[in-house]
Amino acid sequence: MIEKIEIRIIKLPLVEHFETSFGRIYEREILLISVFSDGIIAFSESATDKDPLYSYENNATALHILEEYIIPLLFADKIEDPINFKRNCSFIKGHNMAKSAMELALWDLKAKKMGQPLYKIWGGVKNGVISGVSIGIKDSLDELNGIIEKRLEEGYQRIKLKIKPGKDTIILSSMRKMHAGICLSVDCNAAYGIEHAPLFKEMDAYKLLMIEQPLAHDDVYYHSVLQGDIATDICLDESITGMHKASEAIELGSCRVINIKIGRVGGYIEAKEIHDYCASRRIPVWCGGMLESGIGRAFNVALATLPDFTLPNDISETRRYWSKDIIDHEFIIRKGLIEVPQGVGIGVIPDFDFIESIAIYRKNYHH
Ligand code: OSB
Ligand code: MG
Repeated sequence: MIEKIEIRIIKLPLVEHFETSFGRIYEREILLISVFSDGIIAFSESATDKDPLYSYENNATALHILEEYIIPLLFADKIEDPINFKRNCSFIKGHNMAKSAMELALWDLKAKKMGQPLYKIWGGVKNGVISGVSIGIKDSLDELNGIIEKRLEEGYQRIKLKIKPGKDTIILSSMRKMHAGICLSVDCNAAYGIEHAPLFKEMDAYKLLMIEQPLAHDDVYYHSVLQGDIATDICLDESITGMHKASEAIELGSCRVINIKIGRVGGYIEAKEIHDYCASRRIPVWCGGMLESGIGRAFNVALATLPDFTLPNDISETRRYWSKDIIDHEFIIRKGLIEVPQGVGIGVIPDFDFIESIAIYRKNYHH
């Protein structure tokens, strides 16, 4: 039985700032959950950040939903199993990242009680996952080129460039000239409209692996129009908030690739359903990232061990994000792969001395 739940929010500075079409950040604020049950402690992190820039959720909304709905329900219904948890929480509309944060902690708990690595319980089949890297918008082409060269040397198997209107085709033509053969993709983070269709047609010339989320964060229809107009595969990120949206998008022909983020879709169970559906429709998937700390990254690595995660994931080395992470393990690339931890549960151990030292909020909830 779950006796206690702890929530903390920590402030963790990024090694280098990260700029997307929705803004530049220098640090992350990460909501962490610890769940105590029968002598075992399970962990998770929420995909939310301080501000609602990627989606409408942020740490404050996640905290509100956790405190007012999810934690009381968990205690009242004596829930511990993630499948029961998802069912009993389904009355809450949206707030996928809040739901996912708790579901993931329950998965870590379940795996630890079974004495097994989480990825095995999830049906994972790999010892290493393909590592790609997402590079933010930079001030100059020289700076961007230098970073790309460094990332290629480090062994990343795909380079993803963030773009936005005014910082797109010029960057792409220049980078393609310097790196003709590399596996390259772009992520627009919803910065364009269907009126930009000619611009995306122009991008076909750059032989991109995919164009991620060109249009509005909640759009499915106009992406189908755009995909019909261009040769390059569209990959949806923001728009795919669950299984229903995934099937809508694939039925409509809005994309040919899906980026699965556990937080965005509301947990592992939903992510697995999307994975299985995509496999049945021959839609390749890959695991997206939200600049997670080591706790969130451990869950992403476990997810990416599923068989249909065939494209490079946004799962990079620890040192690409943090000079000091909050776990006892450093994720590193070897031959283009990130190794899967083999310990029980998420397989990594949080450093609570460090976590306490960077906490800006903490609260305990008792049964
Ligand atoms: O759109 O994939 C995105 C980071 C924060 C929010 C949204 C996105 C991203 C990334 C970084 O691209 C992926 C990573 O964690 O390495
Ligand atoms: Mg994205």
